[in-house]
Amino acid sequence: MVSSESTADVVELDALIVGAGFGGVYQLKHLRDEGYNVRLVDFATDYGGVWYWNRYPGARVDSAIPQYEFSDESLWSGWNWSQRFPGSAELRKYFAYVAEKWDLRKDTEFETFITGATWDEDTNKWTIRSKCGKIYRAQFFLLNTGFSAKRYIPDWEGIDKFNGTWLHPSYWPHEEPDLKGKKIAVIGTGSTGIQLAQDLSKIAGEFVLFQRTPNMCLPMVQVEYKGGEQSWPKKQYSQLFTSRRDSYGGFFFDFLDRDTFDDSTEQRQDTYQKLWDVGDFHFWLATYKDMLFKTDANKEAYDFWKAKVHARINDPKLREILAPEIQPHSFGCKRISLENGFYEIFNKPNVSIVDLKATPIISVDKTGINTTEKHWDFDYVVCATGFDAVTGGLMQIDIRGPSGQSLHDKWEKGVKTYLGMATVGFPNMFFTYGPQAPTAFCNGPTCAEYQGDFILRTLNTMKTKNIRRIEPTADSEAKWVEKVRKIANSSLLPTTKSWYMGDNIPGKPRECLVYLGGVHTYYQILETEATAGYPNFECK
Ligand code: N01
Repeated sequence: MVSSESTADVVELDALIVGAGFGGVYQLKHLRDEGYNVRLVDFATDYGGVWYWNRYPGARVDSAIPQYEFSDESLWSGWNWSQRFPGSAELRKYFAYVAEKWDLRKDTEFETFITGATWDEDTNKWTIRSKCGKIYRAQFFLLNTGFSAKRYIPDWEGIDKFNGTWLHPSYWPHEEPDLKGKKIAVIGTGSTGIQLAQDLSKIAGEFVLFQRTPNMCLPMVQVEYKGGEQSWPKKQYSQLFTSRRDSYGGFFFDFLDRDTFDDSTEQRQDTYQKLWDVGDFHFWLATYKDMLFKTDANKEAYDFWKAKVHARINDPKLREILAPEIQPHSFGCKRISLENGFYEIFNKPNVSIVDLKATPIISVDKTGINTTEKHWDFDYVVCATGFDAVTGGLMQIDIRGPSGQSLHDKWEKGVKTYLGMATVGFPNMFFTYGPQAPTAFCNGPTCAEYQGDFILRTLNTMKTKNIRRIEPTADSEAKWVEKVRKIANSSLLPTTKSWYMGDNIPGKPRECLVYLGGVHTYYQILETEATAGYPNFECK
């Protein structure tokens, strides 16, 4: 504990920032520019956040560039991407470029896993501990751990007995394993499983995808760029970046301003086709505005999607597993992935799919996987079973506020925040890309900038007004929780099992972890709060 440490061992800061992805990097640059004594720490050995960890074959972003980058002209003027949807290695290069341009390294410490923090009521400061024994004391504790910081692997009996190689994709070996010609399984059909399946099926001797729920994947429509060409002329970038705050998902595009059945059948088919052809998330987040809210509108989208997918799969039995005749869940209410030839892999002789709804996994043994139907032999099993999403990264840190209550205990039965960025009982602590913010329905860099700007503005206001401590009022928190719940309940999200609703982790409370009001509304709420002088916070 800190009391046993000499003061020389304690790093004194204005703010400690945790997480070297978009959120953390943005805050380091901007807080430091404003004169704060600040440090960024991350468990990884370099920048990138999810892109540091996710280096599995096929890992790539599915927000098209230049939406998925910082809006700072000093960065984008000197940076060009090679593809519309760049791969994980290129994203790491981008982070290295940002780190150099913004001179971040001198204030960053890697291989530093934050394990706990306690609030000291006398000094109004956090004492923050790392796994390697380092201690930081900071007025502000800024958590940017992202929504996929804690891996999830189901506790199938026998995993430890498997003689082959068992991998979680977010912990992919930096030295690429030799997978050529091998028997490979991928368990899971989230974004990770889909990308892995596309790539590994090309090199595996035998490839088996274990699917519990079909992913309603959309065509990515990848584009290669040469000679400095990009999706948009750079002279439009400033205006495009500003437009992110006016859209639902923090992108350059938005929902149509009409409902599904406002159009005739012909117009609707035409609209769907156009959205389909553009690729990206347009068929999801640039479609009719009622698609995520009304069952009949949702089914219409599903039927169009199903017909498109069926046309690409030869075997009718596989069609039924991958795109069932009867809609299995609401379209877009489980994270949609962008695919690039995914459905065609099932027309190849070395590829199979196991429908885990029909024949679940019961155990793992020395040579492979046992389902209720049969035993499967593998050299490699890639367990793409996701994360304790949104809350896991925060709740695994032992954070204790003035009352001694931990964040874990406070949120164990349900998350409570104000604006998805602060929580009562944890003063001077802010988190980004977390629960009850747009997060999973927001382009990452957009959220990093708007939430980062709000945090910086808050700190500056505190400095000007000589405020030492800030936390939301209990009333504002209760109202925000209710708002998040109400919007979610007006949508179709609760009809579907997904990590958005906390369904993927056994025992996790079922609640919508995302603020579904849209980035445009969220941005306005942040602006109003700051401009009005933080009426929903208690300041001392
Ligand atoms: O994880 P997931 P992910 N038995 O939780 C299955 C982002 N991301 O790593 O759907 C059998 O989505 C589970 O089945 P079900 C993106 O936001 C982005 O793929 O719960 N199966 C599901 O199929 C994404 O949403 C990018 O029935 C089990 C899969 O495992 C988020 O990260 C790339 C199981 C888990 O899917 C997480 O994606 C990659 C069990 N016991 C990720 N437990 C890009 O930007 C779980 N599953 C491209």
